[in-house]
Amino acid sequence: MSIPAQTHLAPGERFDPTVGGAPNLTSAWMRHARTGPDVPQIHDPKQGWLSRGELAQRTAIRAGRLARLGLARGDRVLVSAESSSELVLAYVACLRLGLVVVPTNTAYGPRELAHVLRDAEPAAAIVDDPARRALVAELAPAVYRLTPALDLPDGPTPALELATPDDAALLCYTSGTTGAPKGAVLRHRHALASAEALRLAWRWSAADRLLLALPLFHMHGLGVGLHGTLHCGASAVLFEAFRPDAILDGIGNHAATLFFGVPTMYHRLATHPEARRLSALRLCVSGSAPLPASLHAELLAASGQVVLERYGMTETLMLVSNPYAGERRAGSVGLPLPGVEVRVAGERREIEVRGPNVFDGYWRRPEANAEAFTPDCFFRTGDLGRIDADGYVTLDGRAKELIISGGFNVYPREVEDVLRGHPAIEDVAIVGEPSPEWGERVAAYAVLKDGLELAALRGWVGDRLAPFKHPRALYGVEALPRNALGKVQKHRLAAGRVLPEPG
Ligand code: MLC
Ligand code: AMP
Repeated sequence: MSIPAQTHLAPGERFDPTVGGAPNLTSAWMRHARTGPDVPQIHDPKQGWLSRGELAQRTAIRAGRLARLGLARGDRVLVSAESSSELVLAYVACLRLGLVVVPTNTAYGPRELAHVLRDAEPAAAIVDDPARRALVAELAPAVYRLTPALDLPDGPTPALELATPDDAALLCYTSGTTGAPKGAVLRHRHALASAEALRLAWRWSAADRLLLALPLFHMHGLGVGLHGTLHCGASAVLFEAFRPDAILDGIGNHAATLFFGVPTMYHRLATHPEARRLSALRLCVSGSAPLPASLHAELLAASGQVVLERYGMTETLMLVSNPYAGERRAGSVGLPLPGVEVRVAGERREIEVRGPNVFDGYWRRPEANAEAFTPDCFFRTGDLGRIDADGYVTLDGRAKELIISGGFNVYPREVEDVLRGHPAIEDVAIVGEPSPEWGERVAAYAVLKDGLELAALRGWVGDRLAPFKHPRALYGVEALPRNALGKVQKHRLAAGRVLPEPG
């Protein structure tokens, strides 16, 4: 079943995925600097407010510095830094020059970073932490290493807004459904179409002010929060970390209207004694992981906010959203966004999607691309779900082996591969176990040769894996349950033990 997506539009609105033929993201963003150069746009605690005009001017200077270094359209630039105005300026400068940004989680250790450097072959890396810049130097000596301030000599202002709609804007590493992390290529036209759909669906306007505590190295913070802000000529207050107090204070201090978060953030906000202050916001959006219906109800009771849940992916940007004006249904991710086709396919009921925001392939991975798309060009999401008679989409689970902890993705196979190197571990399986705070947490079921405590295991894992991928529980078992083909039956690993075969 395929549902037409008109329900999100206000009367008289029409969705144009090309945004009036904008060639690229930054040409759409820079329009606002011309119409209102003094309007505040980006805030961080160190620099205060940057206006639209300052953003335009400073990103032009920074693009000149990057061009002087020899970077040119199509070159990849790895970007890995905590949120700051400097980071935003560096990011926008890269895009204005037609560079392809490779956003990279700041928690990644040497192994994870080495993979991205090897695969993306960036010409430069913008990294805030000096120790991680040194690591880049060790792993990829030919890559220019820069701080987010792009502290380089100025060059002549180069030609700007160089990208075509088909040029890549982002190369985002994700494991997709299986295997080693692959770079999803997001072109300017994909990101433009998604931002325009959200502008219309969420009634996002220049008057809005977003409290943005999501990291800027994943799609939620970057492709939804930052892009949407710049696309609408709106403003955003950046937070380096998520602290409920700072968010609740920020609502009044900055006259904010919007907050976007992952369910873990809402869990912490719902239990805060001052949660009712959320009621001053025009809209609260949740995504990146399931928002339990119970948490939706708790938030309503504590704050009066009917949180709007939406569904998206790195490869597709935003796909489905509860309506701004209609019923926001707890436990459902809502209706397909403008331009997006959603269908449920096969016995497994996998969600398949097509639309102007959906990417068209992974970086240098023809085999993965052949598997990722159907013959009629729908992308196989690896999520399982259903569509109700009135068009609401509900996600029921995943076909892909993926744990989502606090909105970060953890691929069991990657963790298993590392843990198998531990001298006391004979065999191991990683599963996600339910957690009220994190949604899921990483649990290891291991056949042990010797005694092993969780703390000792985590100490040994160290920087072989980013901390959010570390096991949070370790259960010793005599043997892992396997089927006749030798595949581990993960559904039988629960509550710290091996469950009997069903039936
Ligand atoms: C932090 N820790 C986590 C974790 N985040 N552990 C598991 N899962 C996580 N997500 C660990 C730290 O390493 C530390 O471990 C301990 O938790 C305490 O840290 P904290 O200070 O409490 O954590 P905090 O910094 O508050 O982080 C929690 C969080 C963060 C929810 C703010 O995880 C976060 O920003 N999540 C958002 C992720 C995101 O942006 N996802 C979007 C993906 S895009 P220890 O034990 O070492 O002390 C996508 C597409 C879409 O999915 O649809 O949006
Ligand atoms: P990522 O690969 O980090 O972009 O994560 C994308 C995955 O996050 C999707 O395939 C879903 O499994 C999950 N996801 C995103 N939003 C939601 C949501 N609202 N409810 C359930 N799962 C979600």
